[in-house]
Order: sequence, then C-alpha cells, then structure tokens
Amino acid sequence: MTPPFSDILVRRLARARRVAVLTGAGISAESGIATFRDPGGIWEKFSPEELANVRAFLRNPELVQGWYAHRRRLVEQAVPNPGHEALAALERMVPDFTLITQNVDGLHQRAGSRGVVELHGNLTRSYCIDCRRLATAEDLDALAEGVPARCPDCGGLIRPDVVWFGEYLPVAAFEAAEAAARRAEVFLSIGTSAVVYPAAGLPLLAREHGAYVAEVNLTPSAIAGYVDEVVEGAAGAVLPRLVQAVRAASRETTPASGVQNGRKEA
Ligand code: BJW
Ligand code: ZN
Repeated sequence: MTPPFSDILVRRLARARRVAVLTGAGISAESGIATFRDPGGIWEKFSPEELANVRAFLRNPELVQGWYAHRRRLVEQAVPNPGHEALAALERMVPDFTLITQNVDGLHQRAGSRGVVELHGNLTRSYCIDCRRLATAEDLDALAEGVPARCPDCGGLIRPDVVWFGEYLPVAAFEAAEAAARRAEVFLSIGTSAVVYPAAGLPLLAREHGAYVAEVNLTPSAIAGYVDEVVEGAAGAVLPRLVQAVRAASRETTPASGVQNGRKEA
C-alpha cells in the first residue's frame, strides 16, 4: 500500500540530526481520550474556551473541577497508543530530538519519551489558588461530596496545574520549545487543530528557520496551507509506518563499518 507520506519526508528524517515534534489532543484520541474540538465528547456542549479559563472556574468551580476529575479518571485508565510509542522510538534514533506537547495527559512520558516539553501543564497535578500548596488526592476527594475541593491549609480553591486561556505558558517550557523549533531540520505537527496560540505558531517558526514541516492529522489543520507536507491519517497508524520507513532509510545510508551516522539505534 502506498504510504501516506512522501519519500522526501522519510529521507529528511533519516538524515536529520535535529528534529522537533509538536503534538495535540489528536495523538491521544486513539487512547480513548476525547479531543477538544472534534464532535462526540460528553463535554461537547461546552467549548474549551468556556471551561478552560479562570473566570469559568471562579464562577463555577465544581463544574470545572468535575471536568478535570472526569478527565483524570480517563487518563488513569488510558494507555499510550502506537502513535506515542512511535515518537518514543524516533527519539532514540535522532541525536537532538524535542517532543513538545500541548497535552496534559502524560501519555508521552508513559510511552517512554524523555524530556517532554509540556506547554499547557499536566492535569495530574493540582494546587491551591491562594497559597499555591500542591494538592493531594485526598484534598480532591471533597468534590465527591458535592462541594468544591478546597485547600486544607487556607481554604482556597484547588485548581489543576494546567494553562487556561488568557494565562501565560510556563516560560522555561515555551523558551525550550521555541529554541527547538528554530534549530530543527524537520518539524512534525501531529494531531493538533493549530488554532490555539502561541503553540500553533511553533511549526511556522520552524519553517521560517528552514525546517521541513509536515503535519499528521485526520483532516488538514488551520496551518495546513503553510506547511511543506500534509499527511492525512490517524497518528496511531501513520507514525509507526513513518518511523519504520525512516529506520529502513537510515540503514541504507549506514556505512558497512557499522558506524551509525552518529545515530542511536532504537
Ligand atoms: C487526529 C486524530 C488522530 C483527531 N490522529 N489526528 C487571537 C489570535 C491569537 C491568539 C489569541 C487570540 N485571542 C486570544 C488568543 C490567545 C489564546 C488563543 O490562542 N486563543 C485562540 C482560541 C484564538 N491563547 C491563550 O490564551 C494562551 N495564552 C496566551 O496567549 O498567553 C498570552 C496572554 C496572556 C494574557 C492575556 C492574553 C494573552 C493559552 C492557551 C491555553 C490553552 N489551554 C487549553 C486547555 C489546557 C488544559 C486542559 O487540557 O484542560 O489547551 S485549551 C485546549 O486547546 C488545550 C489544548 O492543548 C489546546 C489545543 O487543542 P488541540 O490539541 O489542537 O486539540 P483540538 O481538539 O483542537 O484538535 C485535535 C486535532 O486532532 C484535530 O485537528 C483533529 O482532526 C485531530 N485528530 N483524532 C491524528 N487519531
Ligand atoms: Zn491554600
């Protein structure tokens, strides 16, 4: 079967010493975690812009805490899929590899990716909005009793350690992401609608600095017209094939001496 990606992408990846990848909710969809903007989720009646902001949280903390409690349960039950695993394998083949994610589910780390740059935080952590104390699982249990979860030290509301609309991204994480985008020879944008900034600007930044930019998505994203290649398909199906093709192409260019072109083999 003809691959959904080009030979150019395979050869560029096989040669590249610096690769950066941006992932979004689409990569975790095949692990059973609903995306934000695709139809079908039980939170479909709320847009992320309505729930993922501090005003919504202060207006109705129970509703927003409930949304995150529901998502934490899904994440606990979920397992990484072949898309996450393929990116962990690609990392082991490229000397300078940066995986930047907008996801807050920790599935990349569980698939074996290291040094993941989390742009929007992680929903497994929560903290008190008044004294910043990290919350424990017991602190969050109050929610089950029908009242918002509050800090046992100061009574402040407990919020997830994620980035909501109108909030700044963690500075160190965003700086690391920008630096990786600027130096990347190949940049992959995977499973993101690319409508939320500043994350959606990273593939464009990479391209401005000379990277070959490809996106992998079920349907073309908002930035599809600005990238070098659009690979249409499910990340869990496309990425294992892509990594396999890159591995085969790397072997073809490996000298008989066994020196691996500076690559670490998976
Ligand atoms: C598959 C698949 C499969 C499915 N395989 N693919 C106007 C212009 C520019 C910017 C702004 C603007 N007005 C406001 C802003 C700023 C705002 C913004 O960008 N808004 C836009 C919506 C217009 N951004 C911010 O506020 C950011 N902060 C900021 O800018 O700070 C500066 C500032 C400070 C003070 C005042 C003003 C500015 C913060 C953004 C934080 C986003 N937070 C969320 C929630 C995180 C916590 C949580 O998870 O609950 O992040 S919102 C939500 O969207 C979440 C995601 O990370 C993010 C991106 O979504 P993603 O990952 O792309 O998911 P989907 O669902 O949109 O797309 C899924 C894709 O997968 C689809 O394309 C599918 O086709 C595909 N797919 N299955 C491959 N199997
Ligand atoms: Zn507190």
